[in-house]
Amino acid sequence: MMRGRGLVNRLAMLAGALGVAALAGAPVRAEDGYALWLRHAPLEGEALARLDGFAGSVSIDLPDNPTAALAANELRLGVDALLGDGAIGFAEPSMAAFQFDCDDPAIATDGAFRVTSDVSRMRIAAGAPIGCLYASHAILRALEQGADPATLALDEAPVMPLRMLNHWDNPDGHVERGYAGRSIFDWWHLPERLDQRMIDYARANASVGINGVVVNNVNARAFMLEARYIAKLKRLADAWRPYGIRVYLSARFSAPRDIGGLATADPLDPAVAAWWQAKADEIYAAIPDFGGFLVKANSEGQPGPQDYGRSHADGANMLAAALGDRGTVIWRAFVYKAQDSTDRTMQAYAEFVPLDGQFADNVIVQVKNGPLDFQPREPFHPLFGAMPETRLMFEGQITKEYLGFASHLAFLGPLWKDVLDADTGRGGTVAQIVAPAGMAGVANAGSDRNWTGSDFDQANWYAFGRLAWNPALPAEAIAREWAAQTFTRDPQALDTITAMMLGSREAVVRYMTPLGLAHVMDTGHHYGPGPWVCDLARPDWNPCYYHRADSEGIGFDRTARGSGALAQYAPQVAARWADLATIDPRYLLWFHRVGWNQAMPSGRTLWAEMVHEYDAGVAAVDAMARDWQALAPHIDAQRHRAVAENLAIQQAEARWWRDASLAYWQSLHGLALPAGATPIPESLADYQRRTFPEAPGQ
Ligand code: GCW
Repeated sequence: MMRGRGLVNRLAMLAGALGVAALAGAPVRAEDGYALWLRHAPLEGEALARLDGFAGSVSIDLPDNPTAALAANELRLGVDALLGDGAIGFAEPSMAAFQFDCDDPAIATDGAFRVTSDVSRMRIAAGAPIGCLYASHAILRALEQGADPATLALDEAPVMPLRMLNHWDNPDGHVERGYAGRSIFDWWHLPERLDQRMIDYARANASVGINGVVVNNVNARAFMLEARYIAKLKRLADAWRPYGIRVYLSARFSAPRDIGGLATADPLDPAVAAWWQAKADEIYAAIPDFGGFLVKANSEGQPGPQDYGRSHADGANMLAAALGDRGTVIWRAFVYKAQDSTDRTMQAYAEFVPLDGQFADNVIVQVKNGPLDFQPREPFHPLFGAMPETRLMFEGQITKEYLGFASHLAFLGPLWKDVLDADTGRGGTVAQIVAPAGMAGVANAGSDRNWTGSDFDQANWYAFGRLAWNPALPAEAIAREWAAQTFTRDPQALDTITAMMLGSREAVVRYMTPLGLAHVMDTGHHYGPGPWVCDLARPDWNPCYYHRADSEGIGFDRTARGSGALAQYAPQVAARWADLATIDPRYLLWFHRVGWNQAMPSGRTLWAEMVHEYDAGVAAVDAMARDWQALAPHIDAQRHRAVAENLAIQQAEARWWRDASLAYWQSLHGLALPAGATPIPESLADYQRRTFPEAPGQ
């Protein structure tokens, strides 16, 4: 076997310059989760033989663009790791078996790529170097799943231009709604010190096509716009540029007052506009490809244009003018007010629809997947499709604020797919509506060794990137390819893991918020059940506001008889949900108030149906725990134990959710549990006494 070594030194120098010295395919410490889905565990059997036959005599061209060099390096190290022998080197272009052309004029420059192969050569073509990097990862993904390198053909392009992570990380290292340790950003030591994790993070993001990162919390500190922070951000931007990642900042709208010495932040005040213009110029002088600003305005106490009687469009457009064609303002539609007594889920639509057509071209309005707040299940947000003259972006939450934090297994692919695939009745599915803008996910990465606090939560980061790249991918395919790269390639084991993942979110819905319930989590930290909470100053922060349960029934009437929220949807969608005979039972109590004794399609009463749902959720978690135990022979011991311990927590907490919720509903209506149901072990007062002021992420 001829193994080229000619350019290895050149590569090492280049890699050193890029800070990618630790980019080995094999993890530094085996199987502690740090390597994510990029472990590239050695192939076996036929797949190994095929790849060895193909790559055994190899060499890869070393392109001289930094991103293309990363692409070649990634592929070389990946193939090496898959072969298990660490011996492939670089050689002269004429010897290449993997041939890169990262400047093919026939291919778009947005990351698109084409891969064609024959028995002796794989040709990787892209319109720009970033396409080559994405191609390398796609090739490795295919090889990991047993694809034959001699016939491998890929032709991909990103469906959405912006594929972003939003970090709710504070500059002091605390992560709002973070369940995986502290922030990955070491602002204190930047710009002098760049943690290797920043490179590994960029690499992981690039492997799934993520191309934008908002580095700080939407509840933003103004000082992150100061010169000292721009220097820190520049160091990150420089490190991430080769990976195709642009940096964005959450901007505090009152910054001209907070740090600019102005008396106002009124967007129509020329001095304010000039301050932002100068700030943007200062940022672009340091970071020429700065992505832009993300803004949470006039929401949950954040400042905004309404403080000056101006509209969201006035505020967004002023910032958009400061950025000009250099960047984008991403303006969040997550707004609701203490003073507004209308149904909270209706307020964003009411505020934003009248502004359609008024936003500047470089403004995108970012809309949460549902109209409330990242619940285990919500219908899609009625704004999707309702602002045809505005680019709308999808916001999902990768971190599991309302789905059991890091310890509960809940694969979110099916949650996002439910929404992306939903037909808005107004010009397409949600995926089609947001395709011209993109998707943002609230990141779940933290300082924990395994990045996400639990091994399975890595899958949510992965799935988010894959869906932003291509929302048509089935959740099952994503789960399976992730598991094959992350845990094992044994087909039966993969079947089991995939099934666990696909059922996991539904299990959480059933033991936390069955039949369309929402926001019954305990207050503030959102950890554990708190359906009885009803004494908070703001009505719309109380769980009882959402479930409206009393002795007669439960559920939020959002039909024309109730809040009328249904009318915010297209007529054909609203009609389906308005009718008790046709409504999907999964949304029943979201849209309807139902009597406890009302008969369900199953023949059970609503009360019995709820008990059945909670029990089914608990049983599903028990089944996951059993299935995982049986997988022990296929999973390395350290990660197997870590997942098993989380599942044990989830088993106990699923019961807690079931018992505490049932105890509370029962206290309202006094009905007995259906015959045969497991008794509730503690009294309602016992459940109510449990407090967790120290719960993470607040
Ligand atoms: O889900 C809620 C969270 C807040 C968060 C807010 C938002 C960043 O409880 O912690 O604030 O949404 O999306 O702005």
